[in-house]
Amino acid sequence: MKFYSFWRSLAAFRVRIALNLKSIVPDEIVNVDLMKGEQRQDAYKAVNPQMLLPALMDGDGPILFQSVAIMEYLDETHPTPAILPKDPRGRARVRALASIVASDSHPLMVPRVRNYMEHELKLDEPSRNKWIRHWIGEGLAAMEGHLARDKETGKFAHRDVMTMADICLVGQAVGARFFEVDTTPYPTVKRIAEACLAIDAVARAHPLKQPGAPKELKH
Ligand SMILES: N[C@@H](CCC(=O)N[C@@H](CS)C(=O)NCC(=O)O)C(=O)O
Repeated sequence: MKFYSFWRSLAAFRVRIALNLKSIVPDEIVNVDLMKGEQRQDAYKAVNPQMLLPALMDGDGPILFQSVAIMEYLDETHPTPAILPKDPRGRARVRALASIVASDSHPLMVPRVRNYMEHELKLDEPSRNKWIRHWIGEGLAAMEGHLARDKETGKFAHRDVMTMADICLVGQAVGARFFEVDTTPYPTVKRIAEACLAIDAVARAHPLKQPGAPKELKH
């Protein structure tokens, strides 16, 4: 198994958590430096034509891409511990909560969006950060709205075991910290993110614990 990753990628962070929870150790980790634009070079484009991390090669392939699809693949090939509930309604809820992050919030803060704002729209750094903080806040508020009122919310986003919803949630909470977004208006999200980070499989997957990462990060 070959895992294409980068310390700073929040989508790769999701897959790292799923791998750790399931005690899967990839044979090789290929570092694709997003800050140097290596995702756009031919070598990686041949792996993932979308030029995004993460990607995972399991056996002879074909390559797996898109973090949510990869997590679902890992859950199907390595079912224990499950990261999706068994019941259809629970699965729908977990997938929906995960989608708030993976489909609606995180895509608005990734390097290609930030680069476009900088180089094409000529937005200065404060304006770019304002955009990012706004959409992180919207995503966290949407999560909080659901989590705070749903009786299915427990120690984690869905009852008392970690699911894909928590994996996405903790990634976005870490992203919020990188961009200095105050998470106190989202107490349920904050509580669940802290519960996730207390789990070894999550703590080990943290962006700042990966090779090449700085000790602290802002922006
Ligand atoms: N929906 C994708 C998002 C992937 C994505 O945007 N990854 C970022 C890093 S977190 C990336 O590789 N960005 C490169 C770029 O924007 O140029 C997933 O969940 O895998």
